[in-house]
Amino acid sequence: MDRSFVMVKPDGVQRGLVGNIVSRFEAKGLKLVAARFENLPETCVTEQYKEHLSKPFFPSLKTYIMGGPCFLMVWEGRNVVAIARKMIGSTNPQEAAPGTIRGDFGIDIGRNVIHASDSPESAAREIAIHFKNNEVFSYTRIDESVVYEY
Ligand code: IDP
Ligand code: MG
Repeated sequence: MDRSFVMVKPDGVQRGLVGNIVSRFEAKGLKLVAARFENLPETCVTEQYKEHLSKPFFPSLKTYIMGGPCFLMVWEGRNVVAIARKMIGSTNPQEAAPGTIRGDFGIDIGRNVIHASDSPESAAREIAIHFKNNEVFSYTRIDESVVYEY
């Protein structure tokens, strides 16, 4: 089954949005297979966002992400990477559609509440940055046989 790395950023944690966000993914039919809080060390932030190292916003992005604990998750499901990107919405919350997480909860691009991997390759890379194999769990959700058309 496909997996994606999803992370509630410090603003989302501090605003008490973790439960709402987890509920949305659970209700969609996706399966939470790993989760924990972490104050991300600089090395992980740099690895996570290495494509943006040379961007002008990188210093403020690093300060933002290191500003408090993040809630790190791995979600599993058919085509979960694309689904999660749709559910979080556009990078700029002002352009994100209502009904998406960023569209419903954010205003500024530098406080956009949540991260989700942008491709299956990024997902594999990001999951490996943040989770050991034995921190990602395998179990059956009892609704799987009705969520999916087999
Ligand atoms: P994404 O999170 O939707 O994949 P990216 O372009 O990969 O968006 O940027 C990573 C993160 O960097 C964004 O989620 C946002 O927190 C931050 N960011 C991107 N562009 C800007 C900007 O122009 N100003 C401030 N922060 C930005
Ligand atoms: Mg990105």
